[in-house]
Amino acid sequence: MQAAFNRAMQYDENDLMEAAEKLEVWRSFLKAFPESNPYSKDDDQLRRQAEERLEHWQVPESFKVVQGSKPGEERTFDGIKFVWIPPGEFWMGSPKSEKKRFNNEGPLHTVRIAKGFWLGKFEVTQAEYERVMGKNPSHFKGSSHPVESLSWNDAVEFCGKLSGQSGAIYRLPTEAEWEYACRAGTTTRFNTGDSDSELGRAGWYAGNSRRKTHDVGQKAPNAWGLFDMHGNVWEWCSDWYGEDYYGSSPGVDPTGPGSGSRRVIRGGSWYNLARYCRSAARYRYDPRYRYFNIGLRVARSSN
Ligand SMILES: [Ca+2]
Repeated sequence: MQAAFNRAMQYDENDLMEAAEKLEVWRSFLKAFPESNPYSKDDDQLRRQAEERLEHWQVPESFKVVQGSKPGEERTFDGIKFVWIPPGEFWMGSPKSEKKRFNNEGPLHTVRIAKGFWLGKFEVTQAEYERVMGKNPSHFKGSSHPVESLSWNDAVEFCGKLSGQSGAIYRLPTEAEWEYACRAGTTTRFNTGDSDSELGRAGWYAGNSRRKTHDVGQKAPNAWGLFDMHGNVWEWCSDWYGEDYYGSSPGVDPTGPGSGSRRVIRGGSWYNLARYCRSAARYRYDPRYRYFNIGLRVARSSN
């Protein structure tokens, strides 16, 4: 029993294992050495220690690792539709040759997203926001319209409240996760192609919005099933904004500069010209700023 306990301890100290896997290790240990087995006082103590470990790694059902198996796999968690974004590598930013790019999109560099995650299939709607927060700050009212007129602080509060209600981790995507998910394997200006008319197939922007938001999910989804990554409302990301960040950002899971004064928004909106809606376009605002073209999309961590 001591040898098995030591082996389980080694698994427990393995950082590469998820909490749910460690939980499983201790569960099998206790199953292998039930109280009905002949035991010494030492065994009894080991069993008690194992029970403590089990308690330590016991996590709520909804908190457990839920991973997708293929890109774009759809799941509903806590009343919100998500798609699975697989781990992978992509070119972040835009090449100097890209039409109407901004300087803050360079240098073009590779980024690896080490862990898959769930990302909202749609922008958070007013109905979803109201259900969690009990209020709706939006200028353009409509239960299936994206929520807008909320600050980065409000967006983070929404994620926190949703996490608290469910036990899972909901959060804003990082800027890198956002662009990776938006591109879904493409390297063009928009995930539908290069021209502004191809943007029109994917999203609501100044050229087709009639100066208002629209119900989410009306335009073409990208290859991973995400709607309105281009246009409709800008989406807050978790990162501080760094104008020159790409020059020194880490190649794996970048999370933005350690400090700053403005937070990143991505994807452009109903209000913006096509160039602001490109996959690589980056913009930013004070985290207290609210405007009727900024909303959010929520991510759910897979561990
Ligand atoms: Ca959007």
